[in-house]
Amino acid sequence: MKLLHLGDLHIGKSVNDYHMIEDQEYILEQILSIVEKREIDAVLIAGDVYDKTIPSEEAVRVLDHFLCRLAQMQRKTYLISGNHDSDERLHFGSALFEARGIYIASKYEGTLYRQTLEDAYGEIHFYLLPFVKASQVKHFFPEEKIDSYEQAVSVILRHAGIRETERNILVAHQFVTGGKEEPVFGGSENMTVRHVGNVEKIRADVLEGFDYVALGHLHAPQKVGKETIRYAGSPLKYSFSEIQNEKSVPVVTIREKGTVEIELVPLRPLRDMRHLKGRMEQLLDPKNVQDPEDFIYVTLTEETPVLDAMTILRQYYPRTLKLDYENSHTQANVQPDLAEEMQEKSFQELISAFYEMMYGCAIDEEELRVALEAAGEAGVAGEAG
Ligand SMILES: [Mn+2]
Repeated sequence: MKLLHLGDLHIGKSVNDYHMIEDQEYILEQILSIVEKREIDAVLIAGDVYDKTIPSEEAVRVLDHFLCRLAQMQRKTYLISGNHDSDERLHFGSALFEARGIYIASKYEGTLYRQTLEDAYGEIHFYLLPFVKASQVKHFFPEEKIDSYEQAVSVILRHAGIRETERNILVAHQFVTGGKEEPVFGGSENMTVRHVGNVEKIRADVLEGFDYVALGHLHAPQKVGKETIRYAGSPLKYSFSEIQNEKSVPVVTIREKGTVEIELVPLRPLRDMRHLKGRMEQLLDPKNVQDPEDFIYVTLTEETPVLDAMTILRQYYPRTLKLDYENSHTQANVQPDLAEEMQEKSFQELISAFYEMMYGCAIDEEELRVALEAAGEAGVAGEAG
């Protein structure tokens, strides 16, 4: 049996106010053609289907089209909710969709959702675990100790009646860590994901018994501890910190119990996301301007700011979304502990330090006089000093 693993679609997402919907439609079409060409039997979607709990109309239209196409192609779809999804809204129609091979688990209600398929090697069980917090699981098992997400997930699995001698697949949306290895963040996960506490972390050992675990939550593709427990990663770069992050989809071939093969099939976006660094004239030299439709982050190296830089850049790269500078001023820029500095220093000391930080040299007498005068008028500093 061949599975295709997806996660963190975030349909409807914008990056720096730019709507990604066209790029998302494009990548989902590409995924459909991979499903067709590689003769995939089932598609696993490991949560964060939508970007928002109330998705936009166009986001709903895009998911609707994707699921309909999979049903038309007679492939099974297993879908769970992530922390970005609304349990109730994603649940809509799920009982009807089952008749067409689309299985959705968006709410944990005391039993782990299971659906079974059959192939030449026998039965294969798909367990769908929607995103759960310890507090959501606790009241189903009053006799168990559940204070962490790890305890919650192990209790759920222990009560799921999993037959370890058969083939079992788990789809989940949680923060799973693999012992010594540090997780790799894509950068577009929200802050609560990246600053996760120990209560939310689940050791990969807990998921040991499965033949394959299809995870969602982290946006950089990666295995966790072992090859068969992995994050597919988001199908597109959703943040400038993901520029180096090559996106792919795992295609998982499962034969008899214990035989699992994984191939990462690369995804080619409609528009890539790139970082350009240099002087304006170098960047805009016709021989350097390539793929102007891409999403661009520009770092200019001029010592003084270029007037209307964004407007100029957008004439060449209309999707320039971010601009900053790297020069002697920014390199000398050390981040002081402002609160502490403010308390201990006079206005004169503060403005002198600020000037030095911005321009890399000491403020002169005349400039200091003007600054103090302005501060006095603004009521920021009563007396000079
Ligand atoms: Mn996500």
